[in-house]
Amino acid sequence: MEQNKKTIFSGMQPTGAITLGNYLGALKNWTTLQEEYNCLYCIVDMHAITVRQNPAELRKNARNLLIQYIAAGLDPTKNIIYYQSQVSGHAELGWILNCFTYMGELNRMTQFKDKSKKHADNINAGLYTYPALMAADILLFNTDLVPVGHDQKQHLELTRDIAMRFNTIYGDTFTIPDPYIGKVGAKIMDLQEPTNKMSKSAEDKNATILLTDKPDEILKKFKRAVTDNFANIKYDVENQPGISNLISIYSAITNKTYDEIENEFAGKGYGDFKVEVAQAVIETLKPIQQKYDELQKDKAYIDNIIKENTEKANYKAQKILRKVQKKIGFPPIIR
Ligand code: AQP
Repeated sequence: MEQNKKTIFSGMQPTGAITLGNYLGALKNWTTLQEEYNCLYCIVDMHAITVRQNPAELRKNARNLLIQYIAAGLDPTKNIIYYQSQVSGHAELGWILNCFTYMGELNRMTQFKDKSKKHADNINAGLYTYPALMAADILLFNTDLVPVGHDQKQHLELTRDIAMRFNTIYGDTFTIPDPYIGKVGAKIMDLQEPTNKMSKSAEDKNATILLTDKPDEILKKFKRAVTDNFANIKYDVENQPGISNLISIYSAITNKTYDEIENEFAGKGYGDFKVEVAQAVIETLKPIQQKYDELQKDKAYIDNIIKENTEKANYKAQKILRKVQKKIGFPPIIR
């Protein structure tokens, strides 16, 4: 990693197999950043357990996600790719930052409100203090830039507030992170309920395209995608959310504008358009799936990547953590 490059941090939760939404909204854009920035891409399994997880599934999802990062084009020698739970600095700084985060701030977080509704039987303290841990994830590496979707903007704002608060009390310690304003990833919606975003934890299997879906599954899911009775291929989220979602998927993949797509398919039926979108997705995912299958077979290679990247992340994390511990008055470690 080079000194003069800015640092980017981002992550995904291993809460399920990743979707086309995760790919087009985040992962695809990450692959364009690796030359220009020092990037850390975390598999945030500690965040994942704020919602109850099956242990075997969580373990499997985390490894698969790491392999998918690489299959999608993240070079593990240029980016630091690792599991959050294996870098204890996240938990240690997370606790410290909990003590610098006000309940009034956490009460305002919309994700907490949303997830509390969704998981009413398990409104745990971790779900509530999730933003303090997320602040630790980011501040642990002197991150300059964080690529965030719209849903995470509030958390990043809070991270900035916490960092500034800490710096005001103890002197310059944390880099204040900015949102990464780059090519905005498309927000991909659920194929069955197109007013909701496509989510890896969705129960309805027809609602999501997984990165690992076979061509026939992809075609079937697109054919079943909910549309409308207008018989008009037009980008109009308000009145035609289903067809607009298909247009935005097609646009994200082909780089064609909405206008170009509307013209290309003027007068054509939804059935034809769905097949076109499915074919475009199948072609895009094909090389990623091939690489993914190859990597899955190479256990030693993947294990080695995990080992080396975890060491790198731990080394960086410890440097900042020690600085913070010293500032707040924790005793020095005697060696
Ligand atoms: N539908 C989406 N369209 C575009 N981008 C999306 N992202 C997620 N869904 C879409 C982006 O993917 C990254 C990973 O997010 P995450 O794993 O931290 O959790 P999430 O945003 O909550 O994603 P999911 O798939 O909806 O997970 P669950 O179902 O567990 O809540 C983020 O950059 C996000 O913006």
